[in-house]
Amino acid sequence: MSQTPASRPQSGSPLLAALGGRPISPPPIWLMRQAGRYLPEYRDLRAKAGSFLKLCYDPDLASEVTLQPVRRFDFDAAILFADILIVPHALGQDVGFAEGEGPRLDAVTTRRALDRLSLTATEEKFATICETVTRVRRELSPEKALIGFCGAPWTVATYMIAGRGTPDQAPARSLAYHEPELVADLIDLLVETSIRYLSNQIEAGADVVQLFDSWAGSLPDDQFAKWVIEPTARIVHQLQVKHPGVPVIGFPRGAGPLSVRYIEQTGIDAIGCDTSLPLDTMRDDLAPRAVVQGNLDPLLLLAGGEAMLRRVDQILTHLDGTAHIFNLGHGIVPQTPPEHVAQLVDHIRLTQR
Ligand code: 1CP
Repeated sequence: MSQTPASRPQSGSPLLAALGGRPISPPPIWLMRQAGRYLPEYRDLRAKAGSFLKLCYDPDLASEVTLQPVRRFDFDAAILFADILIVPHALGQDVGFAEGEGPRLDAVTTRRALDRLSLTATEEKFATICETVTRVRRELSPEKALIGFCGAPWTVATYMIAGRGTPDQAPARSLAYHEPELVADLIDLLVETSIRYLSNQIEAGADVVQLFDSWAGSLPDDQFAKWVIEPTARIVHQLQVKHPGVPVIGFPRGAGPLSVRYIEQTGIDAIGCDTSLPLDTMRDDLAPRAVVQGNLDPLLLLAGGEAMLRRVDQILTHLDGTAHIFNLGHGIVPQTPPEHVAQLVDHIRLTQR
């Protein structure tokens, strides 16, 4: 990368302190999908950009969208505004986001389609995304961390193979049984691409990176070992070699009882916990092995009020004394009133002093 590394917060960042294993009170807070359609200021810029991909590839607009929720709610971290499907797009796959319909891709289910994808093709697009990272790091105050991210190989592969989001990832699971070598080659390409992309983001100024494995829970344990743990371990190991000290958060949504194995066998620094993981499991089984992040139900954030605050208190009480990062168990839903987010942040900061 030709860009000079942006200034890094050496100290004073609650998120980085927690990721270093220190219990912080109140815990640092950021929310998955904290930028997005629930914010009117996002909808304005989204309309200005014309399309979702144009927004992701415009460093002016994307950096502004990244910063919007941090300004409005004073979160402890910004997360790069982009999407997990930037990787297939940069590799040369056709990717589009139809309004109200979610992503549509030209499905990769044959050797020929796989051979058309190329790591060298990614350079320019990754450089554009990293320009957003550099601009955001320059604008953010030092105590705010900047999170870079990509999708984990299995989750990205499920979209590349199906050509769209599906409820159970049947197309990818089936192909993995019928043509394991083809899927292994696709996963290998995604491992290599993810290492390059995340390294670029770190060099451009990301302080932490997160791997979103939203469909990790769709696999039985032997397939989970093969398509989730093994590729993730390779990415984590390479990042540790290239960028020692930069924490990696994994979010293996739906991993349930496989979460302990996921931590131990990937070497991840922190684990994002989905809504269904019991707080006892997070405290007793996961927190001794990694920093825990999560796991308020996004639908409680949508509901707001007393019900939300009661559950927030349960989470804080259960995880008191552990290195915990407050977050949701999955992304904010677009109908969420922004006032509920403000109420959540105020409550955590006021009750935990
Ligand atoms: O029209 C719009 O404005 C597009 C809506 C949108 C947004 C705001 C999409 C399409 N992606 C995003 C941003 C996004 N996606 C971020 C930005 C940073 C932030 O958190 O604020 C991040 C980290 C993601 C990650 C992402 N994209 C995931 C992993 C997390 C998760 O939600 O499970 C996944 C699975 C995607 C794919 C995707 N992109 C967009 C949609 C609607 C989807 C889901 C498609 C589906 O499964 O049906």
